[in-house]
Amino acid sequence: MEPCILPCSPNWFLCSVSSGSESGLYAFGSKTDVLVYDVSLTLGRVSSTSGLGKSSESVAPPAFVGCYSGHRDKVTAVRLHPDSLQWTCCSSDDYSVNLWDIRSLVSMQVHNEHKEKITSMTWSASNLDLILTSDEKGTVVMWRIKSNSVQSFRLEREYIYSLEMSPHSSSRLAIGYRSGVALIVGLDRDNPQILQRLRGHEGEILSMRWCPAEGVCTLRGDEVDMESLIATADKRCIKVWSTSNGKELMYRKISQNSSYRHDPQEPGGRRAWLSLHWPKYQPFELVFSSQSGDLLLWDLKGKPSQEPDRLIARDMAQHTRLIFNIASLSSDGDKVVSFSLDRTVVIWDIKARKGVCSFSSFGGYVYCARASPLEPGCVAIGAGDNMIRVWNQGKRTNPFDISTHYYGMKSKITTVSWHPQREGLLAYGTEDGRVGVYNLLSSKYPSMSGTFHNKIVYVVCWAPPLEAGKGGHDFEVYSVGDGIILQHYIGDGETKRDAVNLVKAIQAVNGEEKEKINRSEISWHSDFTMFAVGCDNGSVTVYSFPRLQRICSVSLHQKLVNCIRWHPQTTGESPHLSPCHSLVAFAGNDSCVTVVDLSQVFLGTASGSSSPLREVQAYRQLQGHHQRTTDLCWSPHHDGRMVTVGYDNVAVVWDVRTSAVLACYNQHPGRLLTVLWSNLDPDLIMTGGFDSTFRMWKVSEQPKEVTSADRKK
Ligand code: M7G
Repeated sequence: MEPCILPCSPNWFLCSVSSGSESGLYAFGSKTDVLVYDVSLTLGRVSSTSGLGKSSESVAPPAFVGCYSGHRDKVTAVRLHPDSLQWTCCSSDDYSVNLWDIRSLVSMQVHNEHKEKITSMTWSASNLDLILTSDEKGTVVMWRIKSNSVQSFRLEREYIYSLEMSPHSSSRLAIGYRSGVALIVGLDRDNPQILQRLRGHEGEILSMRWCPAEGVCTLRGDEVDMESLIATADKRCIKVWSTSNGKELMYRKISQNSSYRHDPQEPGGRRAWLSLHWPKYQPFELVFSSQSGDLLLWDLKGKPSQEPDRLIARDMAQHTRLIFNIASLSSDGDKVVSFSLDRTVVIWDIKARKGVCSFSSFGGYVYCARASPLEPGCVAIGAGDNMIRVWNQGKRTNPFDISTHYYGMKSKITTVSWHPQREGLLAYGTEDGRVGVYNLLSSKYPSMSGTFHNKIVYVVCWAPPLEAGKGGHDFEVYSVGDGIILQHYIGDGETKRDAVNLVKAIQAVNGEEKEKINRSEISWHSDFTMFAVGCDNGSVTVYSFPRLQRICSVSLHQKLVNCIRWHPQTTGESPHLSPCHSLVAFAGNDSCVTVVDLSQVFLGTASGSSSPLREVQAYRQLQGHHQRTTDLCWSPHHDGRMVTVGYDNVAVVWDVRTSAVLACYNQHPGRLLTVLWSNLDPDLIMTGGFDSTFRMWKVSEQPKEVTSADRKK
């Protein structure tokens, strides 16, 4: 696998928030940023000249080019320069329109002419000097870049949804209003003139496309100039008009797809959307999106009753929800990219009628990523957009084989854990205190525990139940939240048994503590003969299982401990027993990371000695993070190698035996919450956090010291 970045999702319910270029660049507004990807390799443009012997089946992931962060508020429209690789223009809810350079990501020109929120943008392909933007009160601003002059006008006092310059003429503009009216406007004079008023839509005009072809054709008996044709869409109906006489030539009603499985919890509610694309290579085939996430082809020369053709993504995630934009990636218009409410982005080859590649984006913090113990290339990711994604990283033909699971998820997924033995069973915990088990192999709703935490569930894990045999499973789910640890009984539909409080069971064996201590972490040894518990006073205690006797304590931290990780028993380097197998690392709100060696404890438990050991001393204390550490992961490939992440936005790779920093990844612009060392490639690590991206990066490509990136935010 190659390094890649799964981005923060494109912004929803905006008609021009993403843009493609003929060279294969794809840019979109995501919260207050604009992200730029290069998909030319994904489309196979370069590999076809270089890789004759190469398997034609492998697909290169879209390459992240950069992120422009020049806006204060949500980005609402993005347009790549129609002709060059250099510039991008974007607008935002901060009322500004920014022209910036893609290579340097630096703003070159700005205007602040709008007094209301900007809704749409169009860059004239026949006069590259001209960029137009519209706003919520009906004002259109024309920006001439070279002279940096602006001219605004308002023809209707009405919210403008869409704005589209004709590709054939720099003096023909279409404006689509919320009322359903579309205006064709002539810009040749000093004052813009309404040339046609296209009436017939009932609701807001969500998408408009001019016919990209020239010449004359016959459509439904009418002989028309193709360059005068425009397609307009509201959420229920698409119409094709001749703008030379304002005549409606054809229309198509959009059927409400009955297979659309509406989740009442779905963000975005029941709002509908529709997006159009008019390909140049085949101007009688209008591409449009359906409510259920299909891309369909309307044969304009066919019979009105003819069913539209459907593009099929095959072997990859396709959309299952509303599609917001279809952006063109080629001069022919045969390659496009679409994004949806379901947060997938799909690249399509319309000519071949198939998907080329699809990838996930995130609509919230990336809280946790864990690899399946049974399928080491399978990674479950829990996120703040109420979804669990499962990424099968072993597939060459599809670098982003990612399935999305959201049925029954009503809250942010803060923690996940794979069943140690049963395929496809994933426990999860949520921000609102729920604990559940998802069977990824079935389409059923998750099974939930009948016992809730009051607040965030920070940890879930599987281990044998406190009372063997009760509940009928070898493994049950444990969870940490509200300072306590619960062991749940989560069955398939059986009567709900209350969860058991592990802390009370521990106290029954070891006596009550004098002061109240909140538990913040639990971590089991891989043979389930012991587990370690972390507390908010910085202490870590190891207990035997099933006797629950305290075997040792570590009091080297002052603040909350939020992750404890046992070194794997075997690694790629030491397939029988790792020389580091008795190391345990832990970290938390103190910025240092502590590693202890429990070999003496292991010897004691093996010989049956029951006298508790005194305090365990540190084997190493690793200083490098400036703020709290939130997660750490041992390398499954090397002995004594570990990666840690924290609120200082960096991931640090350590050789624990020498305390040396081996690498530092500093490209995330936000706090980090999770880290996972790839099981498939010793050089790959994955990280996620507050910036709503999930990144896969190479250890060997990072600086070998702890450095923070030089950035503004
Ligand atoms: P938070 O409770 O959202 O915020 O935790 P706060 O601690 O700043 O008030 C933010 C992150 O800190 C979580 O996503 C965890 O990574 C970590 N964290 C915080 N707490 C209180 C705990 C805890 O009790 N246990 C664990 N394992 N992690 C915690």
